Parts: sequence; structure tokens; C-alpha cells
Amino acid sequence: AQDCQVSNIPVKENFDKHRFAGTWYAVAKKDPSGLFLLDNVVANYYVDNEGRMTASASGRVIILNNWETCANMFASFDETPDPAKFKLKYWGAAAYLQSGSDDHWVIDTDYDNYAVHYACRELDTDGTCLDGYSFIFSRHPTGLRSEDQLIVTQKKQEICLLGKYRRVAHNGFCDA
Ligand code: DAO
Repeated sequence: AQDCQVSNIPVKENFDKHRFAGTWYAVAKKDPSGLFLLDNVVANYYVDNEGRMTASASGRVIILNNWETCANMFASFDETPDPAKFKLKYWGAAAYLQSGSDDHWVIDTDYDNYAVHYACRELDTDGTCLDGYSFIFSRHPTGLRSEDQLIVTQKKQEICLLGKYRRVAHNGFCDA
């Protein structure tokens, strides 16, 4: 599926939200237009008693072009017929932070080391993605293991975003 049609993008088969739970460090990001989370992005995924996936996330943001702060965000996920494709609702701990709804697809993960996330916000008329974002997550704050880099590069290509990522720094800005 390299025709870049969003509807043809392969996602993780038999996605297991229980194994996905826990802490993920964003190590790279493809930004959407009007980007929000800049760096120091850490997401904690949970599965509650009813089996619903939720998350909290934090990251450095710049509000109103000049005020730098650490955004504490919350998210809930609605399931869809594909276990790897969720509908995300997110909001901030403070009203001046972004809120919204996005797709939240898990393209690939080994649950223990790496994950490739994808969200297309706006489809183009030809079925490709006009505006989207993607996180490359690692279980390790130090980054991806070298043995995971090849597969992640492969997945970036499959979602037609190879070369569109920037590195996400972790320098302690959002550490409590
Ligand atoms: O940073 O430009 C952006 C878009 C991110 C919006 C969603 C942030 C909060 C949700 C966190 C869940 C894990 C991806």
C-alpha cells in the first residue's frame, strides 16, 4: 500500500491495548499544520476497568506565540471495528490548551520498544492526507534501539511520511 491512500494504510494487526498501556516517549514527530506539542512529549496510556483506553500526555508548547509552558493533556479513545483505529478526544488541564478530536491509528508496535502512531486530520480530494501528524514512540527515553530503526523507517514509508519527521528532544523541561 504505497499509493498513499489513507484508506489503504496498513495498521497493527490484532492491536492489544493492554500490552500498549504504559509510558511512551515521543522520539520523532511529523507535525500537523498549526502544530501544538513541540518536544519533551511523553504519553501514558491506560486501560480502565471497563476496558476503555485513556491517556495523559505532556509536552512543551508555546501559547500565544511567546509563552512557553508545559501542557498537561488528557485523552479518551473510542473504539472502531478495527482494533488499531481509535477516535481520539483530547483536552488540556487548562482552558488555553488545545482540545479536539482526531483519528488515532497504531500503525505498528512491538509493545516493548517502539510504536508508530498516525492521525490524518484532513483528506485531500484524491484520498491522500492533506493534513496529519504522526508520533514515533519509544519505551526508552534515550530513543529507538538500532534494531527498531529499520522497521520504523519502513513504516514511515508506508504512511507516506518518510523524511517529514523531526526529532523530539527530551531535556527535562516537563519533568515535575
Ligand atoms: O501536537 O500538533 C500536535 C497535535 C497533537 C494533538 C493531540 C495531543 C494530545 C493527545 C495525546 C494522545 C497521544 C497522541
